[in-house]
Amino acid sequence: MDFVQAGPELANQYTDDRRLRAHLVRALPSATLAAIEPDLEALGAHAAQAWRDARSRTRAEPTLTQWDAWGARIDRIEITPVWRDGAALTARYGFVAAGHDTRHGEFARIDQFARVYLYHVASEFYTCPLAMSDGAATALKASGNRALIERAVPHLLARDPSQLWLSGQWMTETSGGSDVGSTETIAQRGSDGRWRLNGRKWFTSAVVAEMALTLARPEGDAKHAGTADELALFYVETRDGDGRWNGIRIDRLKDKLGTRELPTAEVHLENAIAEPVGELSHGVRLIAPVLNVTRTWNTICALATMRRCLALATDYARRRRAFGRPLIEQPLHASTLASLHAEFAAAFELGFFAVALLGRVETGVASEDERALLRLLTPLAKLWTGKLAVRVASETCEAFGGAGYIENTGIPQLLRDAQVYPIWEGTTNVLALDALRVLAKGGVDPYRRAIEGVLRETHAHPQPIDAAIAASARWLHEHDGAAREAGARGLALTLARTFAAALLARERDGGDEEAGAALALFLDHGLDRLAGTGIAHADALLR
Ligand code: MFK
Repeated sequence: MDFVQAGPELANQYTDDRRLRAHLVRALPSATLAAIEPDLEALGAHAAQAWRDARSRTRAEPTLTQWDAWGARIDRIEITPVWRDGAALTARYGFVAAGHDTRHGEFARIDQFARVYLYHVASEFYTCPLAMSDGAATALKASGNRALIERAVPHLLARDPSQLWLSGQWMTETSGGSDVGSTETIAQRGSDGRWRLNGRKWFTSAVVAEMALTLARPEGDAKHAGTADELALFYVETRDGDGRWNGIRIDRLKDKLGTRELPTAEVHLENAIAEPVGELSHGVRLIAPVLNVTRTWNTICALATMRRCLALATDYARRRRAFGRPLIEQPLHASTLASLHAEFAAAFELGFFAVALLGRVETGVASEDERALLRLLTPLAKLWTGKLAVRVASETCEAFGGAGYIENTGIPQLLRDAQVYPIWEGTTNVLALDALRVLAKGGVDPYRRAIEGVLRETHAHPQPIDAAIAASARWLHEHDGAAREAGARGLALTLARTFAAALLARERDGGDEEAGAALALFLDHGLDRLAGTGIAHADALLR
């Protein structure tokens, strides 16, 4: 009657993470790793402590106060205590700045995303505005707009908390989050020469940010009127010099399934003063660097959630006894967890490979093929890790039995939060279609050559990899039009899994035993997810 089950515990999330450490040893020059390792250890300790702290307090959520006692509209947002620590931690560990730091050359992105990976779950999704700030810094740098670069980028990359700015990325309107081209916000140029925005932004994830990048339709732009190119990218500072909102009215905070600590808002723009970032058209093209950077954050944060789930479920399986022995010694439970570890290990390789590629492209050392590969792997890694995180989090709830369904164990939140990964920053289907467009434009050769390059570094060439590449090429050849679109998700998952398998094979043959075990299980699950004839039956089923 007196039995009390011990809950799961977390060790230092850096020193305890064999995949991350093995990866960094291979991917980074030893001097770079030595320089950053003290920070990684500190972040690993922070992650473990944050998990313990969260179990011993009531969860907080942000609040919006729209009016003061006397009837003045104030739209004040109060953030959670963990969010209040976000700026200091960001400045100290350079969660955004490290990715743009020239000291580590092409390895800057690996350094940055190792930090982000360790911080993410403890951050209560403070990483969301950090992702957008990183995207904004990247897009502003790419725009060549000197005035805006000088004004905003040093703040976005600040290592002094008093100077640090966050950026929002306000794209989604009521017409949808995917079809950004249907944006209704209007930009008008006044007689004073300044642009003002009027419209409604339906999901603004970082409303507490100092600035935002947003899309709007410049009025009176006859050249692009009525075309898909007629959106322009605008820079907005959220407050004026006196700290008052810059023509921004916060209608409400979103009542979301998860990520509830993140103050996502609906806002009206009412003559918000804005500046064009570049030309008064092709806004989607100009904001694309934001999309690609935030999709990389999404990938790494999805991996971080998976790693947290597996660390907790595996620790618990050692503590919990049933039917006379610990769960970890029960063959079916152990094999269920091992299968998840294998999927995670493969996804981890793909995610961090994309990160390394981003660093190479941004520092100008990448080949043409590598540039093309990054454009393809960014949506592939995002869509696969997004889906996988939900599955891993769901299995984690189940691995805890009834306790996994009890709110204050902290486990259900992992699942609710994970559900955002396949939705925001482009749903699975939107990204699968994006990948299909990339393949239609650039063909599969950069992908094929890259995978051959990886496999040249292996001793034994796993046959299922060749088979999956051949099947994908055949599938593309045999499908077009609606059938090709309908199967885009299957193709994307197959290409992602196949590339990941090649990366695991390389690690195995480099002497990483765990990678070898993960590869064996991963290949057991199969690489081929190519779809059959779904579209042929859709009419009958959806009537
Ligand atoms: C913790 C993790 C942190 C993550 C942060 C999460 C923040 C959450 C807040 C949000 O969710 S914000 C909303 C996110 N919304 C999206 O991600 C939009 C999803 N929809 C798409 O991605 C559509 O595919 C897209 C809007 C891009 C389609 O729009 P269009 O108008 O049909 O664009 P089109 O014609 O495909 O592309 C226009 C140009 O942009 C083309 O170039 P050109 O003009 O030179 O031909 C494209 O090649 C280019 N482009 C589009 N996507 C690109 C790209 N270029 C590079 N990379 C890309 N990804």
